[in-house]
Amino acid sequence: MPSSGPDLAAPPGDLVAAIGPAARDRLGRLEGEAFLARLERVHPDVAGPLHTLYGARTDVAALVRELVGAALDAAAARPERLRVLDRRREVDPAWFQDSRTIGYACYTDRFAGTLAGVRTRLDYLAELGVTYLHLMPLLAPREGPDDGGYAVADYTSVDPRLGTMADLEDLTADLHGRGIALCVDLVLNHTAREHEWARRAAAGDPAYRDFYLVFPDRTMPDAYERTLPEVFPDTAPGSFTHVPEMGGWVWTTFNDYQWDLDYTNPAVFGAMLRTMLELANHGVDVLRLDAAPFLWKRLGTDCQNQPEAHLLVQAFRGLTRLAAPGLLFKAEAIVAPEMLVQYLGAHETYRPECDLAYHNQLMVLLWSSLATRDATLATRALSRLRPEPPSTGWITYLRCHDDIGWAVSDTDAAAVGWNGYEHRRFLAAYYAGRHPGSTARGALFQENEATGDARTSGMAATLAGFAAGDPAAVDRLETLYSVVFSFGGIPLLWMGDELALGDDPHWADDPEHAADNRWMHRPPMDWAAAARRHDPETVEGRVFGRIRALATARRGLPALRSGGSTVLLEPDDPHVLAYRRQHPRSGPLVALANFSDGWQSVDLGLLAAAGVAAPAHVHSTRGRLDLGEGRAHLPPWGFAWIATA
Ligand code: OTU
Repeated sequence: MPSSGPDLAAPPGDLVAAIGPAARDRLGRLEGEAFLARLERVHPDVAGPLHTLYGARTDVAALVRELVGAALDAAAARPERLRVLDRRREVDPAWFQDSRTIGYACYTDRFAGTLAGVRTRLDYLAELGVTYLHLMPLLAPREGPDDGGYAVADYTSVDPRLGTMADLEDLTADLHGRGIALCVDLVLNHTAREHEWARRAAAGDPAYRDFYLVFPDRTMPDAYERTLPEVFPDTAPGSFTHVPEMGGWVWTTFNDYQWDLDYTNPAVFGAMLRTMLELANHGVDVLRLDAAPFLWKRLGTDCQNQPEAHLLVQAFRGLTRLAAPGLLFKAEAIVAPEMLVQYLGAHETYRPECDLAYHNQLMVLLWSSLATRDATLATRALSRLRPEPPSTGWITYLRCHDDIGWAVSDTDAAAVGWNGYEHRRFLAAYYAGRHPGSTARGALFQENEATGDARTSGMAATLAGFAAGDPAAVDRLETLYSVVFSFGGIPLLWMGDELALGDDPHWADDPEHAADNRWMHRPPMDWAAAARRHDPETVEGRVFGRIRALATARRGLPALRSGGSTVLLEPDDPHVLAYRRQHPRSGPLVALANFSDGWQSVDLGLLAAAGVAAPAHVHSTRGRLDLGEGRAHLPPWGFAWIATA
């Protein structure tokens, strides 16, 4: 870890002298003092990282003054309705950790046409108990292919097809009125090449050229590429694009129209901070930091998860908290298991970073357990993960808009006697329906001839067997989601999973999408199917009822809230995933999930050792607990949540 510089524990007197009167003057005495108290609190988390990142290049004290000034401007401009929310959240910083927090993720257009349309669908979300809505990228993208909105041309306006900034504000007001927080993507690793910064750079403005990473010839790109993996080997090979107007090779980790920003330049940091502050002031509650692992490049590495990427996020967090103390950060870091919890601030010592992070390992291991009918790898790998800091939480999920990358580590595979490479290949083949006995009907994504690596596309329903008419599919989907809802953290439903919505059969009709089969699992919402959700005779009715029941049961279970602990248990039956959830405010809860086509059982001694000596039914597939012969019995693909009587 780079050192965090000299003793920067308290804000230096000259900073307080410079900011203090202005803060009191512009924010009033109460708010001004609160701002200064926050400054005292976050200063080490801001100045330390900035010193390491920029100390060699610039006067860090002056940089901190400038950035704190930007935060003060944002604080002064913050609408009162958002300050009220901030107040509540400072009183209750654990607000997002509540077991009542339930998430839903969707594309605005595919769910409801426009932002105004989303406001007409809030009753539907309320039925599922949703309190956290993630709308996929909604800022103005480039024209033409835009990687699902991840190529932003203007951070200050909304995609005109979806509405305006005023519509976004109106939506957040409605959401807040219903106790729903809004999460929006912030694509901070790159901009579209049509963004004004990039246009100015291409026009020769040196200040903006310094926003991007440009190399005159192939020497450095070749040197970097020796250790750089390719994100989209099929459609966007390599990580550099030759751009004549830029006079060389521009760093483009993803598509050629997505130019990586150069975070060694403090001006880039400042520009992105202002973007964050503005989004917060429009009413956004959670920023999903897209591609966070990629923010810092280092020769000879894979240019992911560099220590500086963490320092950047830490500094952003401290500074945004000054103006918008209710704002949360969510890390999108789809990385190896041992790299994951650092995004929640778990370094050698805790350093506030993101409040939330996707639990990519859990997601991968759930699908792995389904394919192998065996939970031992999941048990092993999940018990090896370092626990998340208690003030943070995981986002637990089964599917999202991206492909599934088979992040099973060789170490974990070897620990259960499997070959990691072979297992990853098996999973890709299984979910593409290329394995005998598989009823999954997904597709391979970005098969890499060179490495043998392949990822998977497809909706949860497709992967769980609905498309092949597998009669076990309903129970499977429910049991997978039972883990998502009980593992600890915020469960995040991917739009349509609550209805077992299948893939978009027309995904390839759009020529801009035809080369990217992630569009399979980004279907439009099927509101006709949703209309059948209360009819138990239909598939939609069965699935919706079970997902809603999981949400309802979860809400009343403080053991499931974030900030508690999850301990993997080792049942004597390899088909069963078992864990104990506990929170200081509650007794333990044991969750069991059967990943097999037959009845399975676990010894009640396992439950007793986990603190559940007199097992009582909380929620399960069959609505009761099947006990007998000293064991808890689970039907095929069944689950049970058990507490002490
Ligand atoms: C993210 O994904 C988004 O989720 C994708 O939809 C975008 O295409 C991409 O960024 C570019 O903006 O590599 O295969 O560790 O896994 O950032 C998808 C994080 C990706 C990466 C993730 C990236």
